[in-house]
Amino acid sequence: MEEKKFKSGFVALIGRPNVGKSTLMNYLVGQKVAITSNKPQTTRNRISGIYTSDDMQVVFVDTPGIFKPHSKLDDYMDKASLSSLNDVDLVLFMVEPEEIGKGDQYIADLLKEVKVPVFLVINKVDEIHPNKLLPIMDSYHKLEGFKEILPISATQGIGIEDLLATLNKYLPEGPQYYSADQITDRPEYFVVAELIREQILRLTSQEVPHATAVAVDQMNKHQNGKLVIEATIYVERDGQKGIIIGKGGKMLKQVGINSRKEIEDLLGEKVNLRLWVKVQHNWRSDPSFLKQIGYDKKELS
Ligand SMILES: Nc1nc2c(ncn2[C@@H]2O[C@H](COP(=O)(O)OP(=O)(O)OP(=O)(O)O)[C@@H](O)[C@H]2O)c(=O)[nH]1
Ligand SMILES: [Mg+2]
Repeated sequence: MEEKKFKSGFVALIGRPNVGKSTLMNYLVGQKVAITSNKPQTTRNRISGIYTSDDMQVVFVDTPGIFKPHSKLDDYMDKASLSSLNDVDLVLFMVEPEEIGKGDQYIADLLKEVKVPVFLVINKVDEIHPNKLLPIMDSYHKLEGFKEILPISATQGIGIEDLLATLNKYLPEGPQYYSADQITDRPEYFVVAELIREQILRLTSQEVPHATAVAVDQMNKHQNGKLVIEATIYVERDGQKGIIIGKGGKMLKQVGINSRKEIEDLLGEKVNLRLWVKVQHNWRSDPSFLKQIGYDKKELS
């Protein structure tokens, strides 16, 4: 019998904010590498999640949701998404389980220029009645340009086996780029900062999540058997600082408790997490601060 050839490749996850790109990537990798929330514009940087099986390795490239930019940070996020299209083998265009709207049409038009296969992935099918799915799939069939149209649920695991089998069909033969135990291309300190930002996204509302950035200042010292992690939470205004600290420090304490648990799960060791909150006026429009915090447009290919 002929031996099955090993397949591998890079697959970009593209779509509007909040459609479930990061949730899908985490499900495929089997661990949280990208943060998720019910608020749009959760993901800000490109981040890879690596899926490895006996016959295939897929490097999923999660990207920020594509939307109309309002600030230099938004510009960076759109560039991070669109430039990923240049160096992947395949694109998953993810949408909500509804007929196409303006935002998706805009992305569909951009994807017409892409040379590699594009699959349309209709996520959150657990949210709709099965009768509603066919007309939605039909409306996307009419658009043409998609090699496959796949309904899935990234939270329920529906359609995932099918998705992986279809990817296997299209991906080229290739090497295993990463060792089987590596699940992301990002360093630990990046994921740690994101896990802290995730709790702020979950615990605060309105403009606070969008005005927040997190930087890990130090994570290489042990004290009393625990890894000491020091991190700074940046906001744009004094009022936002007050909200993140909360009455008597209650909010910051909760952010610390929740994110420490997540960080300990990730690193597999006990952590002493120390958080500071600083105001950095209008940082989202400040090129040198954006660069310092890792949102540097020039670094994107
Ligand atoms: N019901 C349902 N909810 C889902 C599904 N997949 C994701 N969600 C939810 O949708 C919300 C957004 O998920 P994310 O993974 O953060 O979305 P995203 O596309 O990465 O968003 P951005 O990073 O902002 O572009 C979260 O509340 C998820 O729990 C699904 O299959 N079914
Ligand atoms: Mg995301």
